[in-house]
Amino acid sequence: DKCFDRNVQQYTYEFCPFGQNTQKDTGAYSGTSLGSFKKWSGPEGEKYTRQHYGDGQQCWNGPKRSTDITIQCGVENELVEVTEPAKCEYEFTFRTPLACPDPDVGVHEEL
Ligand code: MAN
Repeated sequence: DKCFDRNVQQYTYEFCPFGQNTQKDTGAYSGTSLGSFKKWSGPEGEKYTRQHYGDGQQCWNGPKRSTDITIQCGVENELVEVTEPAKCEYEFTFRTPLACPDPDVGVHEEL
């Protein structure tokens, strides 16, 4: 039930894992939906490295807003990057210890 924020220019972006992401303009009362969780969307064999959020607030003259999240291993939970590579299509990079390799897993047992 936690969300993670990042400020970029006049916006505060909020990533809510498995929930709904938002974009809030400075001083604005409510946020704009950037989509809600749809699916894990990483490539073949790495499905759990990306998430897709869709059906967000309709963009003027464009698509409904959506977000694609890249999930990386990091020492703490942190939204490290937010971009809008195409209008109303957002890219987040999120780091979390949950995405780090398990040190107990066999691949490391090569002594
Ligand atoms: C708002 C924001 C922007 C987006 C435009 C599209 O200003 O949601 O991120 O590009 O609307 O009109």
